[in-house]
Amino acid sequence: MKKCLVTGGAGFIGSNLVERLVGLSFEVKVLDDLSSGFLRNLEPFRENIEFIEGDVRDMATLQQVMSEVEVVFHQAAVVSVPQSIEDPMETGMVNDLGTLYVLEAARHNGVRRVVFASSCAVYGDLPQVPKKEDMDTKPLSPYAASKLNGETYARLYGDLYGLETVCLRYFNVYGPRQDPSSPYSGVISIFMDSAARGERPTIYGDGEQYRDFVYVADVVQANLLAAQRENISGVTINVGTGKPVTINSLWRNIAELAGVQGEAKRADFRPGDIRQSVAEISRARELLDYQSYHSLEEGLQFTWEWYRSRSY
Ligand code: UD2
Repeated sequence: MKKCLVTGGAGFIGSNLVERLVGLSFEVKVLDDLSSGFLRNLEPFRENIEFIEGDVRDMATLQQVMSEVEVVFHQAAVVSVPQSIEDPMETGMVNDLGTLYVLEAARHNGVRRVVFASSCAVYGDLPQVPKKEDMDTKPLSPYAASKLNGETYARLYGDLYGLETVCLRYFNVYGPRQDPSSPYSGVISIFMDSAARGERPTIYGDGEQYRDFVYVADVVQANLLAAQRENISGVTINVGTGKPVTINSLWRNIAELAGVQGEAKRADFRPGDIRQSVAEISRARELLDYQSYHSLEEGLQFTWEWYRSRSY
């Protein structure tokens, strides 16, 4: 892989991926419309990338940026579940249609492989845990539906046109550059932001619901492996840690790290909240040699250092 394109490369996960690719001396192009990403996320390595401000549904721009690109990491999306419920059309246009545009442009430009950022949201609230890739899916939001549709299109482009595609189902990703500014932001970014201000966050429900929190560097690693391993085209792979963490214990960890005293505030369960989510990651191990190298303690430590030092 020499030249690659990261769509959504100015976002949280995208910019971490771009930083790593630059560090490995790949030629990196970034396409982002800055609707939820920030140029500041790219600032430290801005000189080493080609940044194109644009929409993934603009075929002329896509044609231009994909020339000579070998691998596309498609991270661009509307990423909020509640936002997708409020505005399903926008999510459909950006996520469903945008993915189709990216695949179509990739097919016409001789791209070898597209790695698609999917989500554990596709599993919905089906009670079986851990979540395995061959389990039933049950999207509960336009966002989840869009990710499942993206997977379907990715597989089809492999079957019909020979474009290699790999879909990664991210679990709850956290780490530096995750934007805490909306109430729908990831819980770790919200808790870190509260802790940095010396405030107590709110836990919804009894706090015993659990998630599989995966550090962003491990998600980046999974992307690199998914781009380079042979004979995995058409496959869908969970990217998590396999370890459940309750929201109560998460706050205890962060409060201790930050030296914040006191219990979190309490509020009712969030409507539609999933009770249990944890990944089965044996497929990632087998096909990608993937491991989640960062323990929660280590990941939280790195993340805390970033939140503590940020000036905006
Ligand atoms: C995550 C993803 C979502 C989708 C979904 C799939 C994020 C931000 N969202 O939603 O895109 O893939 O998984 O199932 O990664 N909580 C609190 N206090 C807060 C915020 C959250 O108690 O201030 C709780 C919340 O009620 C939930 C848990 O923390 O039980 C995780 O919430 P989240 O919004 O970080 O992520 P989740 O799993 O709902």
